Amino acid sequence: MDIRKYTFPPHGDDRGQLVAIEEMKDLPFDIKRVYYIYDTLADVVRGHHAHKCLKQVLLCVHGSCKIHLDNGHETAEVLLDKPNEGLYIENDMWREMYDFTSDAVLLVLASEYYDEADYIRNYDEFKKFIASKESEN
Ligand code: T46
Repeated sequence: MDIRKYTFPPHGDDRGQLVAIEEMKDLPFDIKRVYYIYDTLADVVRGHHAHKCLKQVLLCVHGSCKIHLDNGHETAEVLLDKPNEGLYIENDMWREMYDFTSDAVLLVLASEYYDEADYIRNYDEFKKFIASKESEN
């Protein structure tokens, strides 16, 4: 599986670090939405869904968490533990987020506005969706 991570160079000086991310320059999409997840309990698993169109970049800007990715054929586990490193997740990818440290803040840059109709929240449905797309090609 092709795992794409972006490293955004911090502008560090003796005051600390600053990271800037610009749409289409640093990311392959326009940012229509930003959201973040925090105060997640250690044993919680979030996600359990795929998106039909949405593309996102996930950054754990504080603490760490793990992301399970599944494209219908292969799976991967990605550790996010650097505030200047982003994981690109394309559409048609099942994701689960887990092993959050108590101080974790997961920031998400998203290519689309929130739309519940874009979610596939059932794994069997996801597998069928992938199979039907592949049979069209
Ligand atoms: C994703 C992963 C990484 C909104 O009202 N607006 C929003 O923009 C979002 C993202 C969520 N919500 C509402 C919908 C639910 O009532 O917030 C509640 C929690 O959302 P959800 O259960 O989908 O959260 P996660 O952590 O399972 O998934 C989220 C994103 O929804 C999803 O797109 O890829 O983070």
